[in-house]
Amino acid sequence: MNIGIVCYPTFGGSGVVATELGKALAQKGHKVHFMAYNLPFRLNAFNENVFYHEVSVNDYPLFEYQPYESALASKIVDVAMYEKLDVLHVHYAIPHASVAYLAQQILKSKKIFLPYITTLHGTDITLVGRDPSFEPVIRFSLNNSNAITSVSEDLKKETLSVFKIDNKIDVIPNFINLRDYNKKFNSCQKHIYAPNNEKIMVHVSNFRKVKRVEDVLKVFEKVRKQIPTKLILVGDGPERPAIEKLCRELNTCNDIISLGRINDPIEILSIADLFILPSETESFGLSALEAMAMKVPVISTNTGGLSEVNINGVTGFTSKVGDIDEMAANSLKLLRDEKLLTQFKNNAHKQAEKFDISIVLPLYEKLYDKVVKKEMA
Ligand code: GMT
Repeated sequence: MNIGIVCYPTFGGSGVVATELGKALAQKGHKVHFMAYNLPFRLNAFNENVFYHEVSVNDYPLFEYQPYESALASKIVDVAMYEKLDVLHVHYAIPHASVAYLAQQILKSKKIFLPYITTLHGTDITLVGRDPSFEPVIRFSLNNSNAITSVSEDLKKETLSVFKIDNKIDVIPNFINLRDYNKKFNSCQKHIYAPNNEKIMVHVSNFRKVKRVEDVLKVFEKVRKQIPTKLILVGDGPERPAIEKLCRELNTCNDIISLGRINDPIEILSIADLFILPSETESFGLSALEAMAMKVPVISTNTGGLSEVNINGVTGFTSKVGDIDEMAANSLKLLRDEKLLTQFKNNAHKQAEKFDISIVLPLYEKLYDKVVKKEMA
């Protein structure tokens, strides 16, 4: 099949999922055409059957805002016509779903049918999408999608409660390729960050408000008071300056290692004892799944789809948003008890196996087949 994928290329779960999906489809022999304003960051090597089409918008003094949507729609039309796309898969509803609809209509006028699938990732519904200024466009373009998928049951529920959607929503969860996580890493690395054999907690995010990184620091402060522990922060974003200020106030900077952005955090996860994700809202929590795939138990909130990934009392613990005391107590429970920690590590890996690409990829392929056949009928 010739598949077009539209996604955000920047650091963020939706771009990671779209890129890994495209790479896996390409390995199975599909031809995959990515369209984005930059090279998606995990598409940084040669992959057979993968093609990248950059969307560029020419600057013009009249534009206060660049007409990216128009440029993207034109690119989709061009790629669909000349690469003979069978299906278009857009990740993140805003603005990709409405652009896909526009491209579909343009192609229709040329007697070409291009079904499009919209995958909802979370903030496109729960944060940005809630903005009333987007509502009619999102609702319309979702109702006209040939299929909609959401990355968790919770996000599906949330979408149906926020928008009047008549269209069906299929839940296809996020995934990891367990093969990438089963590699052996040099555990000596641990001494670089924890020279006195301290425990290691890791947090990975884009440091947006919704991630509540300040809670990571507050939990860490409580844990560190009881057990020698280091905190490794991976990622960057608008909250980073505030976090640096807070660590000075809490006097914990000496035990915090801020690594900034890393393309692939697997190696850092390989030395972690615990992963912490205290988000305000999280449709899925791909970073938690990545940690679990590396046998790292997760301390998280119970918001959104997180409880579908991190099973409370089995793969880690889930708490109410902002419950610093409970998250710290749960961290200590695991870090103090090697036997329990090992049990949770194994449980985490077992749970991650349920989200392996070998299970999830066929669900997408089946959906592509379905929308293509429906269009042809
Ligand atoms: O977490 C973010 O801020 C990035 C955002 C995105 O759009 O890339 O992530 C969302 O999509 C991920 C992939 O499906 C999910 O794993 C994240 O839970 C979701 N983020 C939120 O819901 C806050």
